[in-house]
Amino acid sequence: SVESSIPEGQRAAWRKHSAQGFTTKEQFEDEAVRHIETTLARSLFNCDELAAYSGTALAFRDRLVIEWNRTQQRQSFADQKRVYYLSLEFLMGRAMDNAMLNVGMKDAARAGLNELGFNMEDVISQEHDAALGNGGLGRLAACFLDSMATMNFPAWGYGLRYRYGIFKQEIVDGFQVEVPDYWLDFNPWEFPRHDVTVDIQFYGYVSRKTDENGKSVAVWEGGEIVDAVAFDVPIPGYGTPTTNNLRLWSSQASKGEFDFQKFNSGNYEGSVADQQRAETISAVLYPNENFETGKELRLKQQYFWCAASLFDIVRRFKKGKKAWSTFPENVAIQLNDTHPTLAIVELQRILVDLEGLGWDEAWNIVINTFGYTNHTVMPEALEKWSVPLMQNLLPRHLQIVYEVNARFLQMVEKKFPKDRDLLTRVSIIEETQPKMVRMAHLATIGSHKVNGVAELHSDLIRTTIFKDFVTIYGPDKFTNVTNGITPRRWLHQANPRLSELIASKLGGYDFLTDLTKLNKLETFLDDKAFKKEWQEIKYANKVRLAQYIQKTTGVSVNPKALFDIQVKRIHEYKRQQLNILGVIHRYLTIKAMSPEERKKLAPRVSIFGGKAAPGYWMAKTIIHLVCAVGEVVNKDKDVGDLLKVVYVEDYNVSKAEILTPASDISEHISTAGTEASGTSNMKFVLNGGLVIGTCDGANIEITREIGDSNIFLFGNLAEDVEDLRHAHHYGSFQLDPDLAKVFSAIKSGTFGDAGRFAALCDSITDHGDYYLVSDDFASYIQTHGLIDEAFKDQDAWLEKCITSVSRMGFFSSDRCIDQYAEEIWNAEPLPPDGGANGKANG
Ligand code: B1H
Ligand code: IMP
Repeated sequence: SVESSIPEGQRAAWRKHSAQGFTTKEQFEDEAVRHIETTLARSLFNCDELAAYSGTALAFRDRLVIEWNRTQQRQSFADQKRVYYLSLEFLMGRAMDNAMLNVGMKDAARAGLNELGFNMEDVISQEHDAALGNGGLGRLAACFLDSMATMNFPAWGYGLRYRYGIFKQEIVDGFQVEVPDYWLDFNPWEFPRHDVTVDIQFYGYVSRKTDENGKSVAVWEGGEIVDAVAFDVPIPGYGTPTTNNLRLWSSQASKGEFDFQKFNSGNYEGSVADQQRAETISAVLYPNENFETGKELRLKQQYFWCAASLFDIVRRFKKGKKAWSTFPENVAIQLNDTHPTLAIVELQRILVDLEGLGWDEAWNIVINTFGYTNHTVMPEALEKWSVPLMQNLLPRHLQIVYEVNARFLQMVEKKFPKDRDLLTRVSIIEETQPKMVRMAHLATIGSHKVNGVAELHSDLIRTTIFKDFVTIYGPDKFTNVTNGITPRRWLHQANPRLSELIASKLGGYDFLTDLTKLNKLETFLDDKAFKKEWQEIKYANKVRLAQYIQKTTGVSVNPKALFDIQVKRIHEYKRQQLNILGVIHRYLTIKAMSPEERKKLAPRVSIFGGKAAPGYWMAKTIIHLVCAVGEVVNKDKDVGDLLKVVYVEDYNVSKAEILTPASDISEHISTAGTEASGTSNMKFVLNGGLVIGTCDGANIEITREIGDSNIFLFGNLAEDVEDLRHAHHYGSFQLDPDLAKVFSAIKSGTFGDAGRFAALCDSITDHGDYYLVSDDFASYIQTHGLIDEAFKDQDAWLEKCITSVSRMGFFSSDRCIDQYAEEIWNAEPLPPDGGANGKANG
């Protein structure tokens, strides 16, 4: 049972005074104005939009906190398994609109704000995105938190509270410039918990001591201590009072450690420097996606976060005073990629070194607690840590890794005697110079389930990077959970009019919590008024984007044109270069046309957006090429409205909420076998856009669900990629003739100094075309031709869009969470008791 500090006799008074939160427009205005006047010390004479946002946010925050407290209480009293989602990235975006929709008071607040002289949309846009992530992996974690709360799972997220999230991207003279994203100036959505502080140890040495029972135990001593301070973020569910917790750790110089000796001996700067060094750990998010750099600070971040989280989880478990053997019945921990793999080692250390369990008993608990999700097969993204680095920073953990490996290899040797190659291949330690710890192997060995994030990807990991592990463990340890997205943010919030239209046809908003209900939309395919409104909504969304583009880039685009959007991290494997080379081909084609021919062409707007990792030079070159092409094409009088090329600066979650509902076509064109899943493909289709894509990641399952006549697939298949690459090097590489023309245009200086693009062109023409741009070029161009044709028949196009939306039910992240809960966590929801208000009666 849980201890409560208030004696029974006084609890009635607490209940009487317990905060309730507003429930009417009038009360909302009371609360918002009270916060503006007293919490913020502003008045009607200096209340700007930011202050209006702050007051509104604080009023809603009060409502959330009340439910949050109740939920946490309820979950503590319930004797039920909890789920912990460990992720180095949570790409949450803005919180207030989400909170308003979940609490269900947005209309009242809108009316209230109007009376006070403010417009809801302008107020919402004052909020700074919480951008603690790079892209898909971080946004997936955010969608999962939303689903787990909505489905009433007792579930917490654990992450790092970076002071600087992903950098802000500026495009200056056609080049990316990175600006720090300091986002914590005013963040009403986090609660510092200075009482929840954990000491985290680094460096030092290990000795062995004999305990009171005469047993030899490892003792990790010396080194330095850094404090982890908890910051909690409430995660409201939709249509339920359940409000879960996201706990983010912030690093701080240890209170005990702040060097008073240095301080008192006059070395004031020295002691402040130590303090700053401690704060560095959670200072900045590493801005790489699908790329590992192996920096010591990153390993420090990982251990800091894993150790703090595990301490917290174990502390919570110990309050229940249950036998250690029941730990996996009470705790499920999901590892979002290998970044939190040290949590496996840390739990083994806690159980063996600190709690005195035997090795095997402890290891059994560890395995049954953890599940590991793999998100990539790209070799440069697979995490490896150098043994000397780990030896220095985490000496005891390295010992444990070696012990785990020795026992694992013994088991393999027994099962497959004399297969030395096998042992070398599966060992956690890679015998290179220096030796490396392979985190994916450690994560696989230390978990009871390993999953990929789309069917093709899960098949690929079973047959490539984890092939040997399938042989050793059998196939059941490996499974698939295809990614999904939350329909609350990505339909209801991003596209309120479409959500409302759908609700009017389906008789309510039930589809937002059971997305398969969308399939009834197909019965309205003959409903003219419905289709007309659908089309009007898409047009309005495109007008909104056109206005945004005009305002931010100065380029005016025709909202009647076909909007062709590719927004995601810039990466060679995602092939934005294929897209822009295709755009150049289109430009050259238009230039060669007669005025009569031009009249038959459907106008296009090619929209790009996304950040390049600051050190990824080739990705930055791709951005520059897009901008350079835009400079030329957008001014060309021969082209006019037929083609516009724009780069949307600083793509992030709140911009995705504007872009996603405004596409006619979006591009998901990775080299087959490289994109594990993709999730923006799902978002675009759910908002009534069509897709041009390769047979890769979740595109394949989207095709299966919506039908192959509703998607534009092109390009080589994953199974042929290796042969093609081989042929590039050992056969005769034939550059696609149309692509050759594109390169000559670039080389002749059509888009400015050709030297700037030489390496990009050469990577395709001379250096093996690793990403198969030339191999897929003809089929890509041809497929865009089919799109031009299809777009001319607006009725048929619309029918494809509506049919697709109606078949997207599978891609709700609620379905993912169901699958994880069933197949990996063995966890159950905890619905609020008494239904409506879910007030706990502790
Ligand atoms: C994905 C990453 C990733 N896969 C390393 N891997 C990182 C790897 O900071 N790092 O070191 C950061 C991110 N991200 C993405 O995960 C996949 O590329 C997408 O295909 C997938 O949809 C997404 C979610 O599963
Ligand atoms: P995908 O990589 O195209 O599947 O998209 C991943 C998702 O992450 C997008 O739909 C956005 O919601 C979100 N996101 C936000 N900012 C970024 C970014 O800078 N790069 C990629 N994805 C982002």
